[in-house]
Amino acid sequence: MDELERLTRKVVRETPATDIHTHLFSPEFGTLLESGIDAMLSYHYLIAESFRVHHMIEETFWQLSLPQRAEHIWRALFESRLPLSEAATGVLVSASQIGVPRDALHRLDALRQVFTSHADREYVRRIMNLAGVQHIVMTNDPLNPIESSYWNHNAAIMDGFHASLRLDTLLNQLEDSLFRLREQGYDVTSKMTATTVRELWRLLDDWNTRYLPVYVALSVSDAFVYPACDWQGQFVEKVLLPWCQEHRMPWALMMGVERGINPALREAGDGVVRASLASVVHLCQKWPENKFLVTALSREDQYALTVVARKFHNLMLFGAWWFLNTRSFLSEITRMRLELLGSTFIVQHSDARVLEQLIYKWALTREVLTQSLLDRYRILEAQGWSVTEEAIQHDVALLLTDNFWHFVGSRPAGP
Ligand code: FIX
Ligand code: ZN
Repeated sequence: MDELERLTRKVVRETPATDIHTHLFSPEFGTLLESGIDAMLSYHYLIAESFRVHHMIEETFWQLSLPQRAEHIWRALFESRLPLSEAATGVLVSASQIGVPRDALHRLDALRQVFTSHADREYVRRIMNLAGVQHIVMTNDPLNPIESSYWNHNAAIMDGFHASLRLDTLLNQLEDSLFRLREQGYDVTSKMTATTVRELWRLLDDWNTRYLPVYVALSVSDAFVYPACDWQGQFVEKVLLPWCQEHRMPWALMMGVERGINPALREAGDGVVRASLASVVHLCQKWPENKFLVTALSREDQYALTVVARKFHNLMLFGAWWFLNTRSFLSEITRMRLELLGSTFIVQHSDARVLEQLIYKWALTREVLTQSLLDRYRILEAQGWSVTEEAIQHDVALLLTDNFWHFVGSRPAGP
């Protein structure tokens, strides 16, 4: 290992990350924060992979308790064959960093002894430190009754956790959502009248005051186009975009997910589709003062989306999402973005649903980032341009944390 590699490795290892999209919660949210080995093994990525091996009837699987699901998955993916997939290997990476001895990694009972499923603040901080994560953005659905009850009690959120306002339920379960909002006193209907517009604006104001989100977010399939004239399209045009503009609030668009292509698999049953990148262009053209955080699930969309980002500086690309969060895709996407955008993107988010996943997901990101940056640095050095430790620190901080906070427009104090 030469000096440049040593320095790059050191800086990438030591720079704290901001995880801009997770499904984790601050510990005050109780059981909403998932942790422990059984939750790790019952991750929906592994559920989908395990069905390819155990071929159970889906309904039978869903009737199992969490530990039973974990045992089935363990047998299918870790005992009956080698755990080769990224999600399976990841369990072992997290386990060994948490303290499972190497020679016990192949024993579920040994893993169960070392992991805890009760995550208090101290444990959360320990895992965040192991993962090198300083800030975590949660996914907060104001229409989720379980989550709302925690917000209603005004529980203090642990330092380093931040809210994001997820609008999927509002837009995708429209009738039901409107009904519940009317119960809460908002005069909203399925016609986008002036009153409904005003009331939805008031709703966003109220949610903003309560959640203090760092961005609003929506995941969309290939059916999403902008502009559109259905209810959702009018909401975007008449409420969401002007409201975001007035509040300088970024809108995170997660594009290209087709929900429930195999409904029997429940949360493990979602698929991938191409996204309407023309809609991203229209949004950036028409709303130059708005800020768009965008990620796309389809590998085939990555190059064109990167080209769009070259043209609009109100567009910030983030992450290699979900099925793209593998060594080969993350490396391909990160290298392409470095080549076309320099250091002006957000390299990755974890999408962790279980606390300890932070460890393996960030270890992979750091490994890929180190190699990708190192290759660029070697090209610079070959031209006689010296790459200093300070310059590497600057790049890595931008990619892992600062680009996000600069884009959002605020920099929180470190915990
Ligand atoms: O919509 C999302 O935020 C997705 O990330 C999830 O729905 C998905 O289940 C996931 O966890 C992917 O990593
Ligand atoms: Zn997610």
